[in-house]
Amino acid sequence: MTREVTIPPTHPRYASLMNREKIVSGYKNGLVALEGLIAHGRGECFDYLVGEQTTESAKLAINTAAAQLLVSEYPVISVNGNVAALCPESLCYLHRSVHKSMMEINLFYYTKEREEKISAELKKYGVDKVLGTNPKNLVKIPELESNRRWVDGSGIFRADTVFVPLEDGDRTLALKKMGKSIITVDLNPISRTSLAADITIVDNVIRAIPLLIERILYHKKNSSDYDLQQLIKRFDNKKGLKDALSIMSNNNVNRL
Ligand code: PTJ
Repeated sequence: MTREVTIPPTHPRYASLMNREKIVSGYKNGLVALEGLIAHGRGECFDYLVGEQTTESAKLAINTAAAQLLVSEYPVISVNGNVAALCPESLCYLHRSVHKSMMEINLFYYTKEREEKISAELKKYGVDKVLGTNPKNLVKIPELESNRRWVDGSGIFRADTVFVPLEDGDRTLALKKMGKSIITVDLNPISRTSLAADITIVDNVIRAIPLLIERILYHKKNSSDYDLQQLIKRFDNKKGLKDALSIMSNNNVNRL
């Protein structure tokens, strides 16, 4: 049965409802795992609490993430089904704006079919070399049981910085133990990933990535390596998480 969804642009939660449609289409087109719909719903709930806008402390995390990506020797952007459905174009643009970076597909609910569809989706936006898809190149991350333990030997395995939007906590911890710097985007400020990452952007990935690109372009023009290192040194991830939690509760108490 086909169904027409009409969401008027005047609807107060238009953007959120349109994003919901993107994830549903992503599922229908084979990019998103069924479980990805549940993960999205959890994200929607936190987004609602944060006011569906990028907070000042998320902007600070975004600025620091831009600096971290620019100072890295070999940053890798990890792509899963949800981000491939929600923001493929900006994700590919992010990759192009950090010239040493690579993209790698890494799925929690792995199927070959989904991997192929995600790879084709990234190719639509001009990214031809996507890591993580050749079984011969896959190596295991130590001490990890999930499908995510398989990473590309010339990608995440050797990266100094890994950008992992919407990630699961176990792999973040395993990657940290390997000495990598981790940047994540996660609307849940108390997820294990948010707590374990070096830089947590508590924001919707759809809003965060264009802002991240903007900061990267700015720093490429205006900031020295020293400036970028100072930004990273001054950043306090725990403070950002506390700010996000307090905004989520105060915002809503004030609505009553
Ligand atoms: O495509 P796969 O197989 O790799 O699976 C991807 C998902 C996202 C389904 C998988 O990684 C998963 O199950 O993730 P979790 O453990 O549910 O974690 C997802 C986190 O991302 C949760 O903390 C959500 O609140 C958060 N989240 C969901 N949607 C968004 C988000 N954060 C930022 N922006 C969103 N749009």
